[in-house]
Amino acid sequence: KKGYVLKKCCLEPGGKKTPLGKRGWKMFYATLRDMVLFLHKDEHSVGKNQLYNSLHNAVHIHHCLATMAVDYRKKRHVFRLQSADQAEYLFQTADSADLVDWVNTINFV
Ligand code: I3P
Repeated sequence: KKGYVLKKCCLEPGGKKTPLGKRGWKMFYATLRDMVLFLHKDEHSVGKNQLYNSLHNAVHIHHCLATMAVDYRKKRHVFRLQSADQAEYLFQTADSADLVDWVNTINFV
């Protein structure tokens, strides 16, 4: 599963609220592989800087939970990703089919 998403950080690992100034939406090209959601700058940077990405810009989805963010009304097609280490992110997907696909792929890989 891969595709462009917008990502917003809500809670940092440990469960602390993401500080103001770091709560904005940012576009990434996301690829899901080996239980890791890699967040690349764009589709041309896939495969490059993989070590950097794996350390700085990836979510380990083992024991993660993805749910439709029905309570978030500012954008459409958004899901919430809660990680095992209590971080929380919102992701905006392309459309309702893409949303269901991301949620199911993350929860059932
Ligand atoms: C955030 C940015 C986000 C906004 C967030 C702001 O500012 O404007 O779009 O979330 O609101 O803090 P910054 O870019 O300076 O981090 P929404 O789009 O969901 O409103 P928040 O603090 O209420 O999450």
